[in-house]
Amino acid sequence: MAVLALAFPAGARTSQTVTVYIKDMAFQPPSAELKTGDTLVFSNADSFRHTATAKAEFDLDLKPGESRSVVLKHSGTYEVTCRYHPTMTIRLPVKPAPVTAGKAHKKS
Ligand SMILES: [Cu+2]
Repeated sequence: MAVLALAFPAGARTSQTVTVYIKDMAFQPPSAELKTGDTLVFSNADSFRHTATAKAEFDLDLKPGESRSVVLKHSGTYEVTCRYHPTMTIRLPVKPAPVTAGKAHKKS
């Protein structure tokens, strides 16, 4: 299947990398709004092993000091928890990324 490399229109938003730190037995809120296509990094800044687990989306096992990332494929609210410490939870809303390609022949 051929994938066309389309030029992005000026002002198109590009995907970003957003980090959620795990510290003091809690997920710290991310510093930026999340949208599909973004890379979400979980960084364990705690001295315990944790997971960042969102049902059907990802399950990252993080030793102390370790970071792992996922690319957000679906919009919606991700309920993230730690499998070792079920009281650790964070809700992460993920918005759909603006459509920038796919209407390549649209005249404006
Ligand atoms: Cu934990």
